[in-house]
Amino acid sequence: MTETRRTYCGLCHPRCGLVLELENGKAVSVKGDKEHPITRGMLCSRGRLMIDHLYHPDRINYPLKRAGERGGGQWEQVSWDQALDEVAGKLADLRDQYGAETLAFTHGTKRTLHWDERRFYNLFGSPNVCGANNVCMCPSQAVEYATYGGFSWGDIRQTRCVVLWGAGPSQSNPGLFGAITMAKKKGVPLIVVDPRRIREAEMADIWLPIRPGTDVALMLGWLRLIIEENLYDKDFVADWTVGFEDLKGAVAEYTPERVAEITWLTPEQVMESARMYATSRPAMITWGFGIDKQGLNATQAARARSILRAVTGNLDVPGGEPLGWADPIGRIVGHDALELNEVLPAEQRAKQLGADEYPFFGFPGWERNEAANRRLPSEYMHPPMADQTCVAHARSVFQGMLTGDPYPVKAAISLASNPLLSLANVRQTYEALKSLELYVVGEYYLTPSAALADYVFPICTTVETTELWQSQDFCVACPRAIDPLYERRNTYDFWRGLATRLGQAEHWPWETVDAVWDYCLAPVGLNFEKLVEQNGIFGRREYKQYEKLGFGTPSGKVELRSSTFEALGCEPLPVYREMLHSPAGDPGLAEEYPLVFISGSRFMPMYHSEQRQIAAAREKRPDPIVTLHPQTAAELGMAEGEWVKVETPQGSARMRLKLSDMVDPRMADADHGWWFPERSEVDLFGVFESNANILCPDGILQPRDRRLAPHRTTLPRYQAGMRDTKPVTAGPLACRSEAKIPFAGPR
Ligand SMILES: Nc1nc2c(c(=O)[nH]1)N[C@H]1C(S)=C(S)[C@@H](COP(=O)(O)OP(=O)(O)OC[C@H]3O[C@@H](n4cnc5c(=O)[nH]c(N)nc54)[C@H](O)[C@@H]3O)O[C@H]1N2
Ligand SMILES: Nc1nc2c(c(=O)[nH]1)N[C@H]1C(S)=C(S)[C@@H](COP(=O)(O)OP(=O)(O)OC[C@H]3O[C@@H](n4cnc5c(=O)[nH]c(N)nc54)[C@H](O)[C@@H]3O)O[C@H]1N2
Ligand code: SF4
Ligand SMILES: [Mo]
Repeated sequence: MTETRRTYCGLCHPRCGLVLELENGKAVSVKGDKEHPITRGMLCSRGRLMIDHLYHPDRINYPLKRAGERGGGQWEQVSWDQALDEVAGKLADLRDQYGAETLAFTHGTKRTLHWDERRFYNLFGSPNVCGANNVCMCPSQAVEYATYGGFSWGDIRQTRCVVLWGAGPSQSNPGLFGAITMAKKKGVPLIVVDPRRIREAEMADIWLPIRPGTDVALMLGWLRLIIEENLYDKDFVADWTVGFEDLKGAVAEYTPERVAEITWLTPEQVMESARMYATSRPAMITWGFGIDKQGLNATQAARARSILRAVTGNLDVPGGEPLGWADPIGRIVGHDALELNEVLPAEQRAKQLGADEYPFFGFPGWERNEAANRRLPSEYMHPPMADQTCVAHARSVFQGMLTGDPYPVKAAISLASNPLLSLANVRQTYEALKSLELYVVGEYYLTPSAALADYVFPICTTVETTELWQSQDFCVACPRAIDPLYERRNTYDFWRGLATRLGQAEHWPWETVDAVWDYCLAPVGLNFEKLVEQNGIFGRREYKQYEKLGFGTPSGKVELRSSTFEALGCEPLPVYREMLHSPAGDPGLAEEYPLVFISGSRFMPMYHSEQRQIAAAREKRPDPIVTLHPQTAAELGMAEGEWVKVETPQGSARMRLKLSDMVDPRMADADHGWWFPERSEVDLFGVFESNANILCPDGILQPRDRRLAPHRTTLPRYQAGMRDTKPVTAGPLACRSEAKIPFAGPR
């Protein structure tokens, strides 16, 4: 019997609508759902792998309990009840012995619900949730809350100018790429700021091939010119901002010539692009991860970007940078409310690891953002989610595991996260996870991180569960196509299973996640089933709400000079600093490591460390790639396709060389996320061999200057050398024979 079911994809963020075709209950094909109100039939090359992923022989289908030594590759299959009982029992013991803060969490990127884990941790009493959010878009989000009380994605459908700043949607975000293509067709000017000549750069009216890590200097240069040439919105600045005179002082030295010296650009490029942005109204600047992974300059880059949006009068106007929730979407119970942050006592908040060094991205910053935001009506503005803007600092958490300082961290749970691949300083992550008394993982596959666990729980695919997908403008139901296979369950069931065993039952009244969605939708007179039938709801946006309500900041205005940063001892105006490890910052080091190194530029169909075991994906990207300009490779005596060693002062990794003139001759661009599922589990699937995060320090080698970098300093721009010019081996088979390299590179 053949039937079709509408469902959704969660292999990356957007939750595109899918239609699965089933034969006798088994999914046999997948296509995009043309009826889906947002994605309208779109299905990317990763989404097409859904069937391979759903039935992949490597999937974990039953709870596993470690049988031999940690990482030894021996497992016993146990029941969910046994595994949950044992984990809950152990957690209760550890909490009695060391306090609730002894339990850490590492999260990945928006693949699970996030509020459920935060709810569990708040009720358990631990502030130590950490993970990818330190490095992903979340610091930008916190910065925007501090500056204007909300977060903007840009209104691309109505804009008259798109600035794509440090983002490559053709590889990272097919929906945004489609929208940019449409905007271009309508004649909307496009400015691309990216050190690589990506596809979007080729479509652009202006492409700025910037030196990595120097974007703040360009932004300050834009601001200076916009002020000097009177291209800013004078009424808005006078009525709705604080600190404009201070800002003028802060940008004074950034003449086009000075900016050009810093950024590898010409003064003309700086001027022409600033004028195009400032004179095309409405305009938007996209969020881009190229900005957030700037290390020392990341926070200040996010600040300068938010200030550009404000002084040009683009905040909360159609085609600009909308803020807040459209009616009635804001009345749906939001994830921030489900987190239950109010139950975590002040003395537990105060124990959040890393908040002393990076206060802005921990409770001290979040509490200020939250309090300022709460003054606005809750149906219009939701406070920032703690899970996205208030996390422990990963390095401090791992140090706690390793040293017991300032207190012992003895247990951790990782869900939808592969910390050995996603976090900088792999050796530290490895040693820290090994040292735990209890490590629990919820996963699809046995990843290198999961291989170190005491218990691994089998988690179901998105098509096996449901979700409520909310943005500020719409809310769409994501229906289940099939019941979970084997003993896979969703993460809500995992948390509720633990919670009810640990005395939290009254706070988890909903037996299923579907019941949570009914609860969330009740204020708008809907339930999940009705939302599925009517295909989602859409909000009506009222622009310039600030004219009635003010902004959700301490002063009620856009804080060009941030009182929140000032109160926390951080630099209240945007500043640019030369990176510690760069030719200008450390010429001696640059002699040995001459190239500017960036990592993690996205590529399809892989998603971070995933899909390496799916043959159809691996065929398209068999090996880890590092890209150099042909001229650089020629000088180094290297040829296309060779295995080479990429070195930084932090470590080294083996990658296959690709030559392309899309990168500047002064830089190297390396894949991130590489491990080899085909290798042996006891060697942790070669996780130490080609993993870009071996090359990235986690902040120890960076100045720990809270004034400048108040959220974190992981994943800096870094200097790399390609000194080992001899190819280490010649092909993937030889590469496999070297599977036992314990830690690549000199130490
Ligand atoms: N295929 C695929 N798609 C993904 C992901 C994935 O792993 N694979 N991950 C998802 C996640 S979690 C995220 S956060 C997004 C991120 O997606 P994007 O925001 O598109 O981020 P990246 O691809 O990391 O980098 C974008 C661009 O920044 C440029 N860049 C690097 N350094 C700098 C710099 O210093 N300044 C400037 N201006 N540009 C710089 C790079 O050359 C690159 O072209 O992608 C999401 N989509
Ligand atoms: N060097 C370098 N490092 C980076 C980056 C970079 O550009 N360069 N990018 C950073 C960024 S922006 C991010 S967001 C992080 C990403 O960091 P992670 O989110 O840790 O990366 P993934 O490799 O996608 O790991 C997610 C894991 O969760 C599993 N998984 C997927 N969906 C689910 C689910 O629904 N439930 C459960 N339980 N498991 C699931 C997958 O099998 C996978 O093993 O990496 C960061 N690390
Ligand atoms: S992987 Fe592709 S189809 Fe799936 S959610 Fe992401 S963009 Fe949509
Ligand atoms: Mo991310």
